[in-house]
Amino acid sequence: LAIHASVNDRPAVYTWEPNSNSGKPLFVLNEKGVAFDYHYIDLIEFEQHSPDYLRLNPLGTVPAFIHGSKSLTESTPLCEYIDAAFPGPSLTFPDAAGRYEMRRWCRLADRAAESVSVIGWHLHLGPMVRAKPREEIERLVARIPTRERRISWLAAVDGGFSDDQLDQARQAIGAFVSRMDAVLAQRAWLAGDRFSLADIVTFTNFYALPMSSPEFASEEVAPHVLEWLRRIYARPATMRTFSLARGLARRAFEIRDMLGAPREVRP
Ligand SMILES: N[C@@H](CCC(=O)N[C@@H](CS)C(=O)NCC(=O)O)C(=O)O
Repeated sequence: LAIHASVNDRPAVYTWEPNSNSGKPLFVLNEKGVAFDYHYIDLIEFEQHSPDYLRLNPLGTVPAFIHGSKSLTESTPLCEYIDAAFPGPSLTFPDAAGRYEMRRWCRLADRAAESVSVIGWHLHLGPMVRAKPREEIERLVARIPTRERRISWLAAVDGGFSDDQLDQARQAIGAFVSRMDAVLAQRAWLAGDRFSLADIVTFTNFYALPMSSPEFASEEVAPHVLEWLRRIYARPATMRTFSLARGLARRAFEIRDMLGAPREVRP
Protein backbone atom coordinates (compact mmCIF):
# COMPACT_ATOMS: atom_id res chain seq x y z
CA LEU A 1 0.00 0.00 0.00
CA ALA A 2 1.20 3.49 -0.74
CA ILE A 3 -0.37 6.89 -0.91
CA HIS A 4 -0.55 7.81 -4.59
CA ALA A 5 -1.78 11.32 -5.24
CA SER A 6 -4.97 10.56 -7.16
CA VAL A 7 -5.29 12.14 -10.57
CA ASN A 8 -9.05 12.22 -10.67
CA ASP A 9 -9.85 13.10 -7.06
CA ARG A 10 -11.35 9.65 -6.48
CA PRO A 11 -10.89 8.83 -2.81
CA ALA A 12 -9.83 5.50 -1.36
CA VAL A 13 -11.05 4.09 1.95
CA TYR A 14 -8.99 1.54 3.83
CA THR A 15 -11.26 0.15 6.47
CA TRP A 16 -12.92 -2.91 7.97
CA GLU A 17 -16.66 -3.66 8.04
CA PRO A 18 -19.44 -1.03 7.83
CA ASN A 19 -19.41 -1.08 11.60
CA SER A 20 -18.48 1.50 14.26
CA ASN A 21 -15.63 3.94 13.36
CA SER A 22 -14.67 1.73 10.47
CA GLY A 23 -18.09 2.25 8.86
CA LYS A 24 -18.44 6.03 9.15
CA PRO A 25 -16.82 7.09 5.85
CA LEU A 26 -18.59 4.29 3.95
CA PHE A 27 -22.06 5.45 5.02
CA VAL A 28 -21.23 9.10 4.32
CA LEU A 29 -19.78 8.40 0.85
CA ASN A 30 -22.76 6.29 -0.15
CA GLU A 31 -25.26 8.87 1.13
CA LYS A 32 -23.56 11.48 -1.02
CA GLY A 33 -23.24 9.17 -4.00
CA VAL A 34 -19.45 9.63 -4.21
CA ALA A 35 -17.50 6.94 -6.10
CA PHE A 36 -14.60 5.53 -4.10
CA ASP A 37 -12.21 2.60 -3.89
CA TYR A 38 -12.78 0.34 -0.90
CA HIS A 39 -9.84 -1.62 0.47
CA TYR A 40 -10.92 -4.15 3.06
CA ILE A 41 -8.64 -4.23 6.11
CA ASP A 42 -9.42 -7.34 8.11
CA LEU A 43 -9.44 -6.46 11.79
CA ILE A 44 -9.73 -10.10 12.83
CA GLU A 45 -6.47 -10.78 10.95
CA PHE A 46 -4.91 -7.63 12.52
CA GLU A 47 -4.23 -6.21 9.05
CA GLN A 48 -4.50 -2.70 10.54
CA HIS A 49 -1.04 -3.29 12.06
CA SER A 50 0.68 -4.53 8.93
CA PRO A 51 3.73 -2.47 7.89
CA ASP A 52 1.95 -1.51 4.66
CA TYR A 53 -1.12 -0.21 6.46
CA LEU A 54 0.98 1.63 9.07
CA ARG A 55 2.33 3.74 6.21
CA LEU A 56 -1.22 5.00 5.69
CA ASN A 57 -2.03 5.35 9.39
CA PRO A 58 0.89 5.04 11.82
CA LEU A 59 -1.59 4.61 14.70
CA GLY A 60 -2.74 1.28 13.27
CA THR A 61 -6.47 1.98 13.44
CA VAL A 62 -9.19 1.99 10.81
CA PRO A 63 -10.45 3.91 8.94
CA ALA A 64 -7.84 5.65 6.77
CA PHE A 65 -9.22 7.85 4.03
CA ILE A 66 -6.87 8.74 1.21
CA HIS A 67 -7.70 11.82 -0.81
CA GLY A 68 -5.05 13.29 -3.08
CA SER A 69 -1.87 13.22 -1.00
CA LYS A 70 -3.73 13.34 2.33
CA SER A 71 -4.44 10.49 4.72
CA LEU A 72 -7.27 11.28 7.15
CA THR A 73 -7.73 8.91 10.05
CA GLU A 74 -10.01 10.48 12.66
CA SER A 75 -13.41 9.12 11.73
CA THR A 76 -15.86 11.74 13.03
CA PRO A 77 -14.02 14.83 11.70
CA LEU A 78 -13.51 12.76 8.54
CA CYS A 79 -17.29 12.61 8.07
CA GLU A 80 -17.38 16.41 7.97
CA TYR A 81 -14.44 16.48 5.60
CA ILE A 82 -16.19 14.15 3.15
CA ASP A 83 -19.42 16.09 3.43
CA ALA A 84 -17.68 19.37 2.62
CA ALA A 85 -15.14 18.16 0.04
CA PHE A 86 -17.46 16.21 -2.29
CA PRO A 87 -20.66 16.97 -4.16
CA GLY A 88 -23.95 15.34 -3.21
CA PRO A 89 -26.65 16.11 -0.65
CA SER A 90 -25.43 18.01 2.40
CA LEU A 91 -25.34 15.96 5.61
CA THR A 92 -24.84 18.90 7.92
CA PHE A 93 -26.79 22.03 8.87
CA PRO A 94 -26.51 25.42 7.22
CA ASP A 95 -26.72 27.28 10.54
CA ALA A 96 -24.40 27.46 13.55
CA ALA A 97 -27.00 26.15 16.00
CA GLY A 98 -27.73 23.10 13.84
CA ARG A 99 -24.04 22.32 13.43
CA TYR A 100 -23.54 22.65 17.17
CA GLU A 101 -26.35 20.19 17.84
CA MET A 102 -24.99 17.79 15.24
CA ARG A 103 -21.46 17.85 16.72
CA ARG A 104 -22.84 17.51 20.24
CA TRP A 105 -24.66 14.30 19.24
CA CYS A 106 -21.61 12.98 17.41
CA ARG A 107 -19.58 13.45 20.56
CA LEU A 108 -22.21 11.81 22.79
CA ALA A 109 -22.51 8.88 20.39
CA ASP A 110 -18.75 8.41 20.14
CA ARG A 111 -18.51 8.32 23.91
CA ALA A 112 -21.39 5.83 24.24
CA ALA A 113 -19.78 3.78 21.47
CA GLU A 114 -16.93 2.90 23.83
CA SER A 115 -19.46 0.87 25.83
CA VAL A 116 -20.88 -0.71 22.67
CA SER A 117 -17.34 -1.70 21.81
CA VAL A 118 -16.85 -3.42 25.20
CA ILE A 119 -19.93 -5.55 24.51
CA GLY A 120 -18.86 -6.11 20.89
CA TRP A 121 -15.44 -7.36 21.99
CA HIS A 122 -16.99 -9.54 24.61
CA LEU A 123 -19.47 -11.14 22.20
CA HIS A 124 -17.64 -11.15 18.88
CA LEU A 125 -14.04 -9.95 18.59
CA GLY A 126 -12.69 -11.60 21.75
CA PRO A 127 -13.87 -15.11 20.79
CA MET A 128 -12.73 -14.69 17.16
CA VAL A 129 -9.25 -13.61 18.19
CA ARG A 130 -8.96 -16.18 20.99
CA ALA A 131 -9.50 -18.92 18.44
CA LYS A 132 -6.00 -18.21 17.07
CA PRO A 133 -2.90 -20.03 18.38
CA ARG A 134 -1.27 -18.25 21.30
CA GLU A 135 2.08 -17.68 19.54
CA GLU A 136 0.30 -16.06 16.66
CA ILE A 137 -1.64 -13.76 18.98
CA GLU A 138 1.61 -12.71 20.64
CA ARG A 139 3.30 -12.07 17.33
CA LEU A 140 0.32 -9.99 16.15
CA VAL A 141 0.04 -8.00 19.37
CA ALA A 142 3.78 -7.22 19.31
CA ARG A 143 3.28 -5.32 16.01
CA ILE A 144 0.65 -2.95 17.47
CA PRO A 145 2.21 0.51 17.29
CA THR A 146 0.75 2.05 20.46
CA ARG A 147 1.32 0.72 23.97
CA GLU A 148 -2.22 1.60 25.01
CA ARG A 149 -3.71 -0.61 22.26
CA ARG A 150 -1.25 -3.44 22.92
CA ILE A 151 -2.45 -3.48 26.51
CA SER A 152 -6.15 -3.41 25.63
CA TRP A 153 -5.84 -6.14 22.98
CA LEU A 154 -3.98 -8.42 25.38
CA ALA A 155 -6.43 -7.73 28.20
CA ALA A 156 -9.35 -8.51 25.90
CA VAL A 157 -7.72 -11.69 24.63
CA ASP A 158 -6.59 -12.94 28.03
CA GLY A 159 -9.14 -12.11 30.66
CA GLY A 160 -11.93 -10.55 28.70
CA PHE A 161 -13.97 -8.07 30.70
CA SER A 162 -15.06 -8.37 34.33
CA ASP A 163 -18.76 -8.60 35.22
CA ASP A 164 -18.49 -5.07 36.62
CA GLN A 165 -17.09 -3.71 33.37
CA LEU A 166 -19.80 -5.45 31.37
CA ASP A 167 -22.52 -4.14 33.72
CA GLN A 168 -21.20 -0.62 33.48
CA ALA A 169 -21.07 -0.84 29.71
CA ARG A 170 -24.67 -2.10 29.57
CA GLN A 171 -25.83 0.69 31.87
CA ALA A 172 -24.13 3.32 29.76
CA ILE A 173 -25.76 1.92 26.61
CA GLY A 174 -29.18 1.91 28.32
CA ALA A 175 -28.74 5.50 29.49
CA PHE A 176 -27.70 6.67 26.03
CA VAL A 177 -30.59 4.91 24.33
CA SER A 178 -33.13 6.54 26.69
CA ARG A 179 -31.57 9.89 25.97
CA MET A 180 -31.93 9.24 22.25
CA ASP A 181 -35.50 8.09 22.67
CA ALA A 182 -36.45 11.29 24.50
CA VAL A 183 -35.06 13.44 21.67
CA LEU A 184 -36.50 11.28 18.90
CA ALA A 185 -39.94 11.61 20.51
CA GLN A 186 -39.69 15.32 19.63
CA ARG A 187 -38.11 15.21 16.18
CA ALA A 188 -37.37 12.80 13.36
CA TRP A 189 -33.57 13.05 13.45
CA LEU A 190 -31.09 13.37 16.28
CA ALA A 191 -29.82 16.87 15.62
CA GLY A 192 -32.96 18.46 14.17
CA ASP A 193 -35.31 18.26 11.24
CA ARG A 194 -32.84 16.76 8.79
CA PHE A 195 -30.86 13.54 8.47
CA SER A 196 -27.28 14.48 9.30
CA LEU A 197 -23.86 13.19 10.27
CA ALA A 198 -25.18 12.92 13.85
CA ASP A 199 -27.52 10.15 12.67
CA ILE A 200 -24.78 8.41 10.69
CA VAL A 201 -22.21 8.50 13.48
CA THR A 202 -24.79 7.18 15.95
CA PHE A 203 -26.25 4.59 13.60
CA THR A 204 -22.90 3.04 12.66
CA ASN A 205 -22.37 2.38 16.37
CA PHE A 206 -25.93 1.37 17.26
CA TYR A 207 -27.34 -0.36 14.16
CA ALA A 208 -27.13 -3.75 15.88
CA LEU A 209 -28.87 -2.69 19.09
CA PRO A 210 -31.95 -4.91 18.55
CA MET A 211 -29.66 -7.94 18.23
CA SER A 212 -26.89 -7.22 20.73
CA SER A 213 -28.87 -5.36 23.44
CA PRO A 214 -32.52 -6.33 22.89
CA GLU A 215 -33.36 -5.29 26.47
CA PHE A 216 -32.87 -1.64 25.40
CA ALA A 217 -34.50 -1.95 22.00
CA SER A 218 -38.08 -2.95 22.71
CA GLU A 219 -41.25 -1.10 21.70
CA GLU A 220 -41.86 -0.51 25.41
CA VAL A 221 -38.58 1.15 26.32
CA ALA A 222 -37.41 2.78 23.09
CA PRO A 223 -40.18 3.05 20.48
CA HIS A 224 -38.74 6.18 18.90
CA VAL A 225 -35.28 4.71 18.59
CA LEU A 226 -36.79 1.69 16.82
CA GLU A 227 -38.64 3.99 14.41
CA TRP A 228 -35.42 5.92 13.79
CA LEU A 229 -33.53 2.66 13.13
CA ARG A 230 -36.29 1.58 10.70
CA ARG A 231 -36.07 4.89 8.84
CA ILE A 232 -32.30 4.57 8.47
CA TYR A 233 -32.48 0.90 7.43
CA ALA A 234 -34.99 2.00 4.76
CA ARG A 235 -32.45 4.37 3.15
CA PRO A 236 -30.96 2.85 -0.01
CA ALA A 237 -27.49 4.19 0.88
CA THR A 238 -27.61 2.31 4.19
CA MET A 239 -28.19 -1.06 2.58
CA ARG A 240 -25.73 -0.34 -0.24
CA THR A 241 -23.18 0.23 2.48
CA PHE A 242 -24.05 -2.98 4.33
CA SER A 243 -23.71 -4.87 1.04
CA LEU A 244 -19.96 -4.21 1.38
CA ALA A 245 -19.85 -6.28 4.59
CA ARG A 246 -18.03 -9.62 4.51
CA GLY A 247 -18.36 -10.68 8.13
CA LEU A 248 -19.80 -9.11 11.26
CA ALA A 249 -21.91 -6.41 9.57
CA ARG A 250 -23.78 -8.94 7.36
CA ARG A 251 -26.03 -9.22 10.41
CA ALA A 252 -27.56 -5.89 9.34
CA PHE A 253 -29.75 -7.70 6.78
CA GLU A 254 -31.19 -9.88 9.53
CA ILE A 255 -31.69 -6.90 11.83
CA ARG A 256 -33.50 -4.98 9.08
CA ASP A 257 -35.90 -7.91 8.78
CA MET A 258 -36.32 -8.14 12.56
CA LEU A 259 -37.31 -4.46 12.52
CA GLY A 260 -39.69 -4.94 9.62
CA ALA A 261 -37.96 -2.23 7.59
CA PRO A 262 -38.54 -2.28 3.80
CA ARG A 263 -36.41 -4.78 1.85
CA GLU A 264 -35.63 -3.01 -1.41
CA VAL A 265 -31.95 -3.81 -1.24
CA ARG A 266 -31.02 -7.50 -1.14
CA PRO A 267 -27.94 -8.88 0.65
N1 LIG B 1 -9.90 7.85 16.69
C1 LIG B 1 -10.08 6.88 15.72
C2 LIG B 1 -10.20 5.53 16.39
C3 LIG B 1 -10.45 4.47 15.41
C4 LIG B 1 -10.60 3.10 16.05
O1 LIG B 1 -10.55 2.95 17.28
N2 LIG B 1 -10.81 2.09 15.22
C5 LIG B 1 -10.95 0.76 15.69
C6 LIG B 1 -12.07 0.06 14.96
S1 LIG B 1 -13.65 0.75 15.27
C7 LIG B 1 -9.67 0.00 15.39
O2 LIG B 1 -9.00 0.29 14.41
N3 LIG B 1 -9.37 -1.00 16.21
C8 LIG B 1 -8.31 -1.89 15.91
C9 LIG B 1 -7.13 -1.80 16.80
O3 LIG B 1 -7.14 -1.00 17.74
O4 LIG B 1 -6.21 -2.56 16.56
C10 LIG B 1 -11.33 7.21 14.93
O5 LIG B 1 -12.36 7.58 15.50
O6 LIG B 1 -11.28 7.06 13.72
